[in-house]
Amino acid sequence: MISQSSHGRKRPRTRSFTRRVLTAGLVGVLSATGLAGMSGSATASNHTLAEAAASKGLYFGTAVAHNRLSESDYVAVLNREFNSVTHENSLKWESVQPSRGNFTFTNADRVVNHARSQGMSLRGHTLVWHSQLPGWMNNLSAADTRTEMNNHINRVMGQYRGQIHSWDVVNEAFQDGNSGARRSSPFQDKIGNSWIEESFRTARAADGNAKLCYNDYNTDGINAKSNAVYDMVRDFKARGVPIDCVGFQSHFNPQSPVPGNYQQNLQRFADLGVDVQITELDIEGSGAAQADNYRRVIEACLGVSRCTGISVWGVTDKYSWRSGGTPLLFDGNYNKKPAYDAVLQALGGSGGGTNPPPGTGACSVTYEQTDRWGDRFNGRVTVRAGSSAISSWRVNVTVSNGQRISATWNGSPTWDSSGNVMTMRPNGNGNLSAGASTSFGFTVMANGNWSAPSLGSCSVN
Ligand code: 9MR
Repeated sequence: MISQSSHGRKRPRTRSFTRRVLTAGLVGVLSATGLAGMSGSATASNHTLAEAAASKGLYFGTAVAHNRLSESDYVAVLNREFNSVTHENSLKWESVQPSRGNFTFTNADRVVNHARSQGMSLRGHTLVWHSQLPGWMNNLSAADTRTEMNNHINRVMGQYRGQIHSWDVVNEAFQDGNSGARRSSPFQDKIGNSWIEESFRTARAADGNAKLCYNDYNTDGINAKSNAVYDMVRDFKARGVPIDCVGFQSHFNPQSPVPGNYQQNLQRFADLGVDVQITELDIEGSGAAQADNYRRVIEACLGVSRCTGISVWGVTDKYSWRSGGTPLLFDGNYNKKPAYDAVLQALGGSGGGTNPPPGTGACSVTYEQTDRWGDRFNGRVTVRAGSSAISSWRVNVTVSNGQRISATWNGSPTWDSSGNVMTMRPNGNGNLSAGASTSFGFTVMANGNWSAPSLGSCSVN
C-alpha cells in the first residue's frame, strides 16, 4: 500500500520513498551515458526528477494516459523520472461511469497497476467536475443529481481506498474573470452552493486517509478567482468542512504567464492550514525562457513548506493536450529539454543534460528490467542515436559478483576475464539514423543478488 504520509514535506524520507528507490533498483530504468549503478541506497542518487524531488521531501509526478503505457520509450522515461502519477482522463466521470450505475475501471486500473508496480504514488483526478461528465448527468432531478454525486464519490473512492494519496474531490468550480462566482454545472444549478462542501464530507467518509483537494486553474496568482477559492477554503476550515489541500494546475503560456506573486499566493493558502500542490504544470515555450519559467515554479514550491509535490501534465510534448506549445520537459523524441535541466537543478539534482550533444553522432543508452522469475531476470538495453546517424555502437554491461549472464539476444557479446563485464556490439551493421533506437537483451542469473547491472556509456567506435 502506498503511504500517503510520504507526501508531507515534514517527513521526506519515509517508507514509500525508500521503497521507490529500492524498487528502481529492481524494476526501474537506469539512465546511462555515464556509469549509473543503482546500489539501492536511499541517499545516493539525485539524477532524476523523482530522486531530486524526494531529497527535498516532494513527490514529482506526471499525468499518464492509459493508452500510452504500451509504448516502451514512454514507459522508460515515466519509470525513470517520476514517482507519482495522475490519470490524464481515465478516472474522470465519463470514463468510469459512462452510463448510470455502470462503473468500469479497466483503463483506470491500467494506470493504477502500472504506478503500483513501480512503487509510484497516485493522485486521484477527479471526482466532481462540470466537464467530461456523461450526458445522463444533465437530465436528472435535483434530488437525483445529489444522490448520484455522492454515489459516484463513494464508489470511485471506495474502489481505490488506501491507494491514492490525494484526490481532486472538486475540480474547477469557479468562473474565470472578476466575478468570483461559481460556475454553472448540474451540481451548482440543481443542488446550489452546498454541493462543494457536501462532496468533501462524502469524500472524507469514503476514504479517511486520502488528502482531499480542491483543484483549479487561473488561481495560480492572486486574483479575483483565487480570492474566491481562498474565501471558500477559509470558510471550510473555520466550519470544520474537511479539506486538506488545494491544487494549482499551473497551465502557463505567454497570455497566462507564471504570476509574479505565485509563491505568495501558494503561501497564503498554506497559511490557512492546507497543503498546496502543483497539479498540472505545463508551460508553453522553448529554450531558456521556458526553462526559466519552470525554474521559478519549482523555486516557489520549494519556498513554501506546505507545498508537498509537483506534477507535470504529461511526459512528452508529442502527447500533450496542447502539443503545439511544446509545454513539457521532454520533447517528442524523449530528449531532455533545457526546461528539464532547469527543474532538476532547481531541485538540487545533478546529471541533467545527458542527451548527446547535437552534431556529435553520439548515442545514449537506457536500461530496464523486463521480466523477473524466482532465480533470474531479463534486462533490456536501448541504444539511441543522437542528432546524427551512427554506423556502429558499443556498450559495457557490468553485473555484480555472483551474478551471471546466461543468455543474450539481438547483439554480439564479448567478455572480460572476470566474466562480469559484457561488451555488446550490434549483430551485423549498427546503422541507426538520427534519433533512432535499437535494443538488446540478456538474462541474469541472480544467485541471490537482484541488483540492476551497471551500464557504461554508449560509444560509437
Ligand atoms: O489533458 C486532458 C485532455 O486530454 C482532455 O481532452 C481534456 C478534456 O477536458 O482534459 C485535459 O486535462 C484537463 C484536466 O483534466 C483539468 N484541467 C485542465 C486539463 C487540460 O485541459
